[in-house]
Amino acid sequence: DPTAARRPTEAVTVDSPNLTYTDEALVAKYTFHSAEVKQDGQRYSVKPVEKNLELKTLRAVPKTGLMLVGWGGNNGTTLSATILANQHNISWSTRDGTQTPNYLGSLVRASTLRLGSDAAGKDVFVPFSDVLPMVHPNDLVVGGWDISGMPLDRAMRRAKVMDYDLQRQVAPLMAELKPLPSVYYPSFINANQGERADNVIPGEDKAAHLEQIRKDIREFKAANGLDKVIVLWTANTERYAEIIPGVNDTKENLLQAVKDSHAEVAPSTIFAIASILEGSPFINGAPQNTFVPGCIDLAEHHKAFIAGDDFKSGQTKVKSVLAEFLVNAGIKPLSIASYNHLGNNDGHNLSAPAQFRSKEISKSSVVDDMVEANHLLYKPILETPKGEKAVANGEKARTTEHPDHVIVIKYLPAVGDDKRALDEYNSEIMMGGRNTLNIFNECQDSLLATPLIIDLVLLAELLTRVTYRSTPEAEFENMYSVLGLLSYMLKAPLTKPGVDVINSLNRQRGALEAFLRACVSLQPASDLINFTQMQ
Ligand code: NAI
Ligand code: DG6
Repeated sequence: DPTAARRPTEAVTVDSPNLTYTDEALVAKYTFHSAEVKQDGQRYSVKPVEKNLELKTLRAVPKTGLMLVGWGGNNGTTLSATILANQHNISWSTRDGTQTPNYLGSLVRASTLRLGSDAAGKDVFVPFSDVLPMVHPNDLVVGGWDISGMPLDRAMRRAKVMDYDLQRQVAPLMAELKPLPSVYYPSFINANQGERADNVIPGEDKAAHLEQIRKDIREFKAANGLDKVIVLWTANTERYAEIIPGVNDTKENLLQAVKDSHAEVAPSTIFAIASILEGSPFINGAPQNTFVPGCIDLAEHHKAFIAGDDFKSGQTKVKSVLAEFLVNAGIKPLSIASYNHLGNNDGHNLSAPAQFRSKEISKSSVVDDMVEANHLLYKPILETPKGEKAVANGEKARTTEHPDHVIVIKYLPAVGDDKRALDEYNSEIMMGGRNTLNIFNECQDSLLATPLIIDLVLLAELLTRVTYRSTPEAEFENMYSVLGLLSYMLKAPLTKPGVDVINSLNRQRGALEAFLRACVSLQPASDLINFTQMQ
């Protein structure tokens, strides 16, 4: 059995009649509890619902490749330098002393979850990565594309993220890495990016571009002896593609639009289609609407995996905690003003209105569901939808009153990758009082975003190994194509069409924990006994 060597001995084993360990898989019986609510005016009737599921997780950890679109950018080079430093255990000197490599900021590699309590009632926490067999980031084989052909040692220097002494040591390893030529349609990114576009697939034929990207994925897989390849967009933010009926609304129309080299097919959508057709999960780390309806349709049809949009690294992550805290505390945010200035290439690209607009949409949407969850604070309103064009522009029809919410991003070259984010939360408190919170956050943008790439990849890979069924007679089937469980890492989580987005960071993390536990037949952890001491 060629996979036997990669089959781990799980750090966590569960002693339950509901969990079966076979050579191949963990098979868990799990009862999912929910509540069905019927509302009649101000009255609610609730029916507890139970659903029995069987979840099967393959134990063999595959040899996994990661292909980054935008490999030569700040995130791409930071990811490669970080993995190389961890693989080779490279330490480096800083003015504070010797720094050793790590994966801080990765939920999977640097956080724990509460497994349960020991016999003395003390909580027991385990690393997130120990619950189910997962790929280790040091084992990822990284490659990818960039419209800039600079080898990664020079691209890393251009990014100015890593300390000099680390750059010096990883440079010889990075010099061997060179991005593949990529798909470049200038209208989708800021014109100021043109000067680095020296590594592009020639011609105007989008179908030929699609075939080339598919070939690149296949060749990378074969050349590195990989079981699986995951593709992730960490390239420039694109403008929104216009949603045009007959062009990108169905899978058939979208594939035809590629054949016709239609102007509204974006490079990121070419990569998404190529990945779907090659059976590689595709993750979008930028805010644009790569996943036009036809692209989601295509993924569903092929039972392929997709996830997006836009890494949720700093300001928005804090917002998805703070806004929920305020609203759940019965405090009413009236306005949220979020300013950013940064001097990296991402900021340079975002300095044009169309690319800024994509980012503005993803950064703004994050409080919507929290606000809508509290009708005591925010009164329902009836604002009519503004039509298909408005939806394509990211505008949403509001059903409730909403805080004023402003996003500002300015390009300030001197601060480089050390982004500054300033936020003011202005809220109404009891008896007409006001509560104003000000936050000033400063950090290396790419050192917050890169661990999210690792989490997205490790979790997406895991989700490709989990299948489920709801009756013993049924075949096990794949998880649904849109990997909503990756929402924790994403600013504007993509969902199944028609399904509400959940932005709350706590709920997103809770769902991930609950899922991992379900795969080993454990119910979600509850604190009821700790708080009540009911024995
Ligand atoms: P960057 O500008 O340093 O890197 C982007 C790279 O993409 C560049 O090397 C560029 O040449 C390349 N590129 C542009 N179009 C391409 C195409 N069609 N094919 C292949 N390569 C292409 O940006 P950075 O900081 O690495 O961020 C990457 C993306 O992630 C941006 O869209 C950004 O908005 C998004 N993001 C970044 C976060 C962060 O904290 N760094 C957080 C959230 C999202
Ligand atoms: C400035 O807002 C540039 C952006 O690319 C952000 O740095 C990035 O989207 C991270 O945003 P946030 O809100 O998660 O910190």
